[in-house]
Amino acid sequence: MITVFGEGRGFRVVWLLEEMGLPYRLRPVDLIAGVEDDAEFLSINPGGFIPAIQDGEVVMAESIAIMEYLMARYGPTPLAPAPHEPDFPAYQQFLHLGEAGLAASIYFVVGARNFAPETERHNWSAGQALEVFESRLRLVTRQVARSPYLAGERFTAADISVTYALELAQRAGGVVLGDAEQAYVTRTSGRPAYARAMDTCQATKAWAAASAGS
Ligand SMILES: N[C@@H](CCC(=O)N[C@@H](CS)C(=O)NCC(=O)O)C(=O)O
Repeated sequence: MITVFGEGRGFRVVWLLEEMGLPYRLRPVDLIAGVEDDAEFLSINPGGFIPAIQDGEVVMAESIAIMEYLMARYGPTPLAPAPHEPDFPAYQQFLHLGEAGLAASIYFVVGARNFAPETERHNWSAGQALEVFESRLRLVTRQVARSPYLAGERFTAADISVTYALELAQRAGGVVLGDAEQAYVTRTSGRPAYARAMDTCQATKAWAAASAGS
């Protein structure tokens, strides 16, 4: 049984597991309350950040690396184009751009907007992070004008990676998506596996509902 520690970017992992039909359990991690006393979680990830997984002897952090591990270990799966397929380069690029370009930068904008003291909310670093997010988003904008999914005609793990980042930006980063990006997110988040992942990730579900109503 695969254990997923924490929601947040762990939603990507849960969504992937649902797409692949693999059994798992979600072990909540409460970052707001603090993980200092969560010895079990800290033994899995001494860095204290989420997500992490335990799969037998395997322990891992980093959501994109975890997704790559799961697809390699339990695939093959259409969620991961093979290197010889024409869609592979775009798949690789957007799989990583979803975290390294988009989520990693908007995460600090979200922190500044929602958790920083009033005087720090629009500080220089938050502005720079938003500019980085917006510049990387241009690659997504161009791609969704060309094809329904980021790697072409079929849904892949790159779409899980990027959809998570776009929804984070929209819900908590003050980002307004363009029509084509919004249509893309509606398409990817309309998948049955996304709905099942939401049902597993109750904190994410509550947060999404609250942000939709605000
Ligand atoms: N690149 C990492 C980012 C992990 C990350 O920053 N997670 C956030 C929540 S989604 C977190 O745990 N923040 C608290 C911390 O970094 O201490 C990934 O994709 O898993």
